[in-house]
Amino acid sequence: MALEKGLSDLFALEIVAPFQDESLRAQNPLCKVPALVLEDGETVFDSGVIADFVDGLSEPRLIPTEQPARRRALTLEAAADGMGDASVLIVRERMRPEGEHRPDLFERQQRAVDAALDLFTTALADGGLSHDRFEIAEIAVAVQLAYQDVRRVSDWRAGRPALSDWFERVAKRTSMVATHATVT
Ligand SMILES: N[C@@H](CCC(=O)N[C@@H](CS)C(=O)NCC(=O)O)C(=O)O
Repeated sequence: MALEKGLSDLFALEIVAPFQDESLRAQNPLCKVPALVLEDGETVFDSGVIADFVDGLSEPRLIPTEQPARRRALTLEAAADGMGDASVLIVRERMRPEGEHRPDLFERQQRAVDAALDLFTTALADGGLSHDRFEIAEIAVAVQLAYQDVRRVSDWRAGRPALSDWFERVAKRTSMVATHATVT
């Protein structure tokens, strides 16, 4: 959001490992990233709230202000964020010893990921996700598709050529390249 709005100079990036570094909990009781710490120490989380705050710093807005566009964009953002939550659970579960895997957890979270991907495909077809604009819904979906790749959560491109083509294009944006994650 900051890069897309040309506001990235206002922010300093600090890398934190949320599962290892308990010091993050002093800022965010949930001990999750992202968390935005303001100059006076106030902390803002989670990603949707941070995006809303950053969007309000300048025009043009990347979160629509008028209904029904606003609720539709924020619902797609919620689906993308939820797909991220499901994906983190899948990745964490895979890290457990194989004998301790809980198939019911895998199955439920994978269904959430698959259904969210199907929703994004529909949204691309009906204009809920734009081929021209790159606003809150497109940002949220694009970063979660990138996460699918980085953590190899799912083979999401299979059977979804339109979503795959769309991601191919948006992944080349400066903001996406600059924030591309690698697994350490
Ligand atoms: N809904 C949150 C999700 C944030 C999230 O789950 N971040 C992960 C990144 S791995 C995390 O910090 N997890 C730590 C944990 O679940 O304890 C957001 O959009 O900010």
